[in-house]
Amino acid sequence: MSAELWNSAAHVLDANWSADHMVPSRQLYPHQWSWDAAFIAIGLAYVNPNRAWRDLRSLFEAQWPDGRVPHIVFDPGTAEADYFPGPAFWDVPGYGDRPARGSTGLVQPPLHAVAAWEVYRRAAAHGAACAHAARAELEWLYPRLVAQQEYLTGRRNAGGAGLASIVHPWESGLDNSPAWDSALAAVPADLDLLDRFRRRDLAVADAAHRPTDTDYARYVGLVLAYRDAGYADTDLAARHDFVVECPSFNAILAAAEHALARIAGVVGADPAAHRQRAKEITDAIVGRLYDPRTHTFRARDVRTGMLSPKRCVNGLMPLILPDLPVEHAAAIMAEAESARFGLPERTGLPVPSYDRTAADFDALRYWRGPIWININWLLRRGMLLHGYHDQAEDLRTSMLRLVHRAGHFEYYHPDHGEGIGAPAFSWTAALTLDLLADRSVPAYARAA
Ligand code: 2M8
Repeated sequence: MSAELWNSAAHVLDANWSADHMVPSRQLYPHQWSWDAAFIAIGLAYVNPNRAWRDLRSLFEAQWPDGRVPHIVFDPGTAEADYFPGPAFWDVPGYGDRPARGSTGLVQPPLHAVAAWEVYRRAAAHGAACAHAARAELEWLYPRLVAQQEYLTGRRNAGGAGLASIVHPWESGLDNSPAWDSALAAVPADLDLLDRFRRRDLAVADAAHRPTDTDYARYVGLVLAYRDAGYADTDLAARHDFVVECPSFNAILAAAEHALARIAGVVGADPAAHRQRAKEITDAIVGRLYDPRTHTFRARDVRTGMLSPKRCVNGLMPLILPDLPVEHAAAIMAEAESARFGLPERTGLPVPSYDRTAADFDALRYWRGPIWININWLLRRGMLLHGYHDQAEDLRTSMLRLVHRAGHFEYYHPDHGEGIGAPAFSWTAALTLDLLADRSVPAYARAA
């Protein structure tokens, strides 16, 4: 299957390239998304490193002066009507030499340092000129990646313990996850907003797969509130209706510091400070987001101090952290191997996005049950890092089998593996390339 799968994945990435960036999928997501660009770069590193760097560059060219990297960079060639919420809805002012309405004001998980390091370390395989160019790209990116981290650990430190808070479910990347249900319940759902602002996702995707109108009204209301406050992060816990510390977002935040330590070593900066920050974030994740009663990591509602009662796949993500204590890594593996998530030896399939045994497990609705390749790809890296090699290899095989059978879909049915959501989805294709090519331990975690 390898050559056929490789070629089909490379073809998806060719077809989804638009001038200076990759779209996640042509129909549903016709702009550039932040954490998609990171996953995509990891795959492009094998087939087109120039595009990997170009995609990361176009994203960071849209970085705000405060360091935030927007979750969507809008393609000026795409009509407002082709994606909701589009540029006019976000109404972001111009900054630097960027025109107004060029991006959103939210963020997504900061996986870009990890991606940049992966593209860099694969560059030499493409020849000396490529390796040379990669070093120059790292030099350009490094201060921008640092500014991104400073924004998240500074202005977004709403809980005061050094973790980044998300102010909207879309910032998690796991948009519709049950992890947000309890915090969202306190957010007003004004259904009239959906008359004023028409959803576009339902025109191009099945309503049974997408968020409900009630949730969507909350999403829209949260953006309007953040926008009307000038996208300011002052006093978030008191002034904003949704302020949450997510274990997955923060695990990626700490993994970014480990990657930055590697990058610092190349560009002549100080790696030690990054390692120290990674350790501090990891300690805060363990201290604040681990529920010793159930042995699971959960999202914390900063406004109430409560941990989410739902067992979601974001709770497995701290496994990507090399400093995670052994007992916490073992607890994550126990959860992943339980009937709730059922690693491949139980189901033959990668892990779903939510607890299979929960009454509200939903096989179709996105992030509330279906299987996603990006999350399983991260989980596999964590397994390799903590010495769970057999499970990592089983997971790798199950992901490749799934994509080979069903195609490069956005997500997959958790019972029989049918492809659902958008077809020809970029991060699935990109990570497929990496899974086909790479069986090694994550580079950011190896001893220097
Ligand atoms: C999904 O999110 C967007 C909003 O950002 C949407 O539903 O319209 C999520 O799966 C997110 O993680 C992803 O980055 C984005 C584009 O693939 O789609």
